[in-house]
Amino acid sequence: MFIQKIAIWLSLGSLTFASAIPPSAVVVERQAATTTLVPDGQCTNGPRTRSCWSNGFSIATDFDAKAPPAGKTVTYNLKITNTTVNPDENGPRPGMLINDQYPGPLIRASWGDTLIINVENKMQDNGTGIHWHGIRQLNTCQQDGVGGVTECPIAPGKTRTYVFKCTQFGTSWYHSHWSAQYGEGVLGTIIIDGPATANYDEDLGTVPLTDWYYQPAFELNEVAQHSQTGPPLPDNILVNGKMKNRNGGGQYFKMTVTKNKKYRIRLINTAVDNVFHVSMDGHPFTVITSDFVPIKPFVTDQLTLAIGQRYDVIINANQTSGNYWMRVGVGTQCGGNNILNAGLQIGAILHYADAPDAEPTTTGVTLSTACDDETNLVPFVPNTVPQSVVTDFNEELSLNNDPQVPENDYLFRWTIDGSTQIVDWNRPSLKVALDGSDDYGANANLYQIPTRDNWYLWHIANRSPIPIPHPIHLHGHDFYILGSGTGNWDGTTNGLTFQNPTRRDTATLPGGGYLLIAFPADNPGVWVMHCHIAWHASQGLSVQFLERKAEIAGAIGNIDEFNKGCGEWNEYWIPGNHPYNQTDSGL
Ligand SMILES: *[C@@H]1O[C@H](CO)[C@@H](O)[C@H](O)[C@H]1NC(C)=O
Ligand SMILES: *[C@@H]1O[C@H](CO)[C@@H](O)[C@H](O)[C@H]1NC(C)=O
Ligand SMILES: *[C@@H]1O[C@H](CO)[C@@H](O)[C@H](O)[C@H]1NC(C)=O
Ligand SMILES: *[C@@H]1O[C@H](CO)[C@@H](O)[C@H](O)[C@H]1NC(C)=O
Ligand SMILES: [Cu+2]
Repeated sequence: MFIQKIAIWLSLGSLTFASAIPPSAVVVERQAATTTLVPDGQCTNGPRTRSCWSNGFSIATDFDAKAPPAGKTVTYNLKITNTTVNPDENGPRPGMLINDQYPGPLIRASWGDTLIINVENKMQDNGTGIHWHGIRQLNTCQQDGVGGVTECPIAPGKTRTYVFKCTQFGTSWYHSHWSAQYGEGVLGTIIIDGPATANYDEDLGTVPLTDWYYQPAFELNEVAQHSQTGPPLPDNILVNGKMKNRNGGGQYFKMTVTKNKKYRIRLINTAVDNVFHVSMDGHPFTVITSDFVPIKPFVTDQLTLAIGQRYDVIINANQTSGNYWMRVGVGTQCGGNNILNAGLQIGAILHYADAPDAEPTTTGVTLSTACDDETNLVPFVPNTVPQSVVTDFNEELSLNNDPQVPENDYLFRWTIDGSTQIVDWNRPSLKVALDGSDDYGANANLYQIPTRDNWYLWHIANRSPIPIPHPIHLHGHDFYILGSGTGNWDGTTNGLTFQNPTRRDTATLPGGGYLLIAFPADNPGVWVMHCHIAWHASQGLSVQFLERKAEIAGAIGNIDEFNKGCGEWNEYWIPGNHPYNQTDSGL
C-alpha cells in the first residue's frame, strides 16, 4: 500500500515532465493536501506544484528534522544610519534607516541556504544588533542578535557578520532588538522560498504593516515609560512603508495583478503597538501559513495580526478588472491610532494591470476591532505534544506590573514572577554561560531548561490589574499552543490541545487571561521570550530561557565574531564615552 502510493506519485511526477506532452497540455495539479509523504526528485516547485521542492524535500517534510543540505550562500550588507525619514510625506522626522530605505532591503534566500549578513553601525551615538525574527538558529544562538543576551551590541563604527542556515521557509522580518530602535525604522522583511500548501501563479512578496509615529521612538519610549495613562498613540499606519496622511499627501501602496492569476501575499505585522485586521475587497484569502509554519489552507475574508505574526495568503484575481481596497484596521479594543479619525481609507490598492489607475470605490467586509489570535490554524506536518508536559513541567510565569510612584518619576515596569527584565549590554547571558558562571545579574529573568529533548510547558498568567493582551514571541523555537483563555487556567488537561496544536513563534496572551505554550529543549542556547509591543519590551516584559547550558559551547562552535563584538562594545560603552544612557530593559 505504501509502495503503491510511491508508484502513483512517481507516475504523476513523470507525467508532468514527460517531453511528449506539449506545454499547452493540462498540467496535473498537485495540492499539498493530496500528496503522499514521499517527495520525489522529478517534482519541482512551480505554479501547479507548490507542494514540491527537491529530491527528498517537500511540504510534507518535518523541517525540524531536516532541511536541504547543500544550499547556496547568500550575502547581504546592511548599513544603519542616523538620518531623517518621511514615509507618508507628513514631513521629515529623525529616524534610523537600513541602506537609506524604509522598510530596509528584502532579504531573500531559499530553504537550506546559508545567509551571511554584514551589519554596519554607521550611527554616532547608539549601539545596535539585528534579530532575525522567527529564525530557529539551530545551534547558532550567537547569531540571534539580542544585545545583552546573545551578543554585545554592535558599537558605533563597527560591523558584525551574522551567519545562519535557513532551516525553515516562508515569511518573516528582521529588526533591531536594541532598546526602542526598531521603532526608528531599523527593520526589513525576509522571504525564504520553499514549498507551500496551496498553488499560486506569482508571488507579490512581503507586505509589512506598521503603526507610524511622527516623533522619534526613543523620545516616545521615555514618555511611555513614565506615562500613567499608557503609551502615546501612533499617528498613522504604513503598508509596505507607504500611506496617505491626514492632509491628503502621501501615496497608497499598490499591488498590480493580471486577471485570472493567483497571487501569494505575505502579510507581516511589524508594528510598535497596534494589532491589525486585514481584508481585500472581493478577494477572499486562502491562508497557508501561520508565522513560519505551513498550515492546512483555509479561506477567510479577514485576518487579525498581532505584532510579530505573519500570514501568507493566496488571492485569485478573478474579479472584474479594476481597483480594489486592501483594508487595514486597528484592534481598537486594545489600542488606538490617531489616523482613525481622519476620514481616510487606511490600506493599500489591488490594481488590475488592464484597468486605469484610480482610487478604489469598492465596498468590503466590516473589519473586526478585537485583539484575539486567529484560530483554525492547523499545521500541515502534524505534531503531538506529550500530555505529561502538564504534570511534569508546569511552571507559572506570572505577569504583573510595579506600582508607579512619584519618587521614581512614575516609572512604569512590567514584572514576571515579580521581576523586571533589564539586560547588561556588557555582559550578555551567553557570555556568562560560556564562562561557566551562574551570575546572570539581578534582572535577567532567567529560567533553566536543562534536559535534552524534554518538553517544557510555560503557563503565562496575566495577573496585571491592567488587563490588556500581549503578543508573546519566543526566540530559538516555535511553540505549540496547548490552550489560552480569559480567567485562570484550572491546572488540568481539560480542553487543552495535544494532537497537532497550533504552532508558531508569536501568540497572544489574552487580557486578564492565560496562555499555555510548550516546546522541546532541542536547541542549546539562551533565548528570550518577550512581549512584542515595543514599549512593553522596553518596560521589562520578558524572560530568558537558558537551554541545556552545559551543551551550548559544543553546539554553537565558533564564537570569534561574538568575542570581537564584545571587545569592541566594551571599549565603547564606558561611562563618559557616550552621550546617552540605557534607560529601559535594553531589549
Ligand atoms: C542622530 O543625529 C542627531 C542630530 O545630529 C543627534 O542628536 C543624535 O545623537 C544622533 N543619534 C545617533 C544614534 O547617532
Ligand atoms: C474567484 O475565485 C474564488 C477563489 O478561488 C472562487 O471561490 C470564486 O468562485 C471565483 N469567482 C469567480 C467569479 O470566478
Ligand atoms: C549617564 O550615567 C552617568 C553615570 O551614572 C551619569 O554621570 C551621566 O550624567 C548620565 N548621562 C545622562 C545623559 O543621563
Ligand atoms: C540612541 O540615540 C537616540 C538619539 O538618536 C537617543 O535618544 C537615545 O537615548 C540613544 N540610546 C542610547 C541607549 O544610547
Ligand atoms: Cu505587552
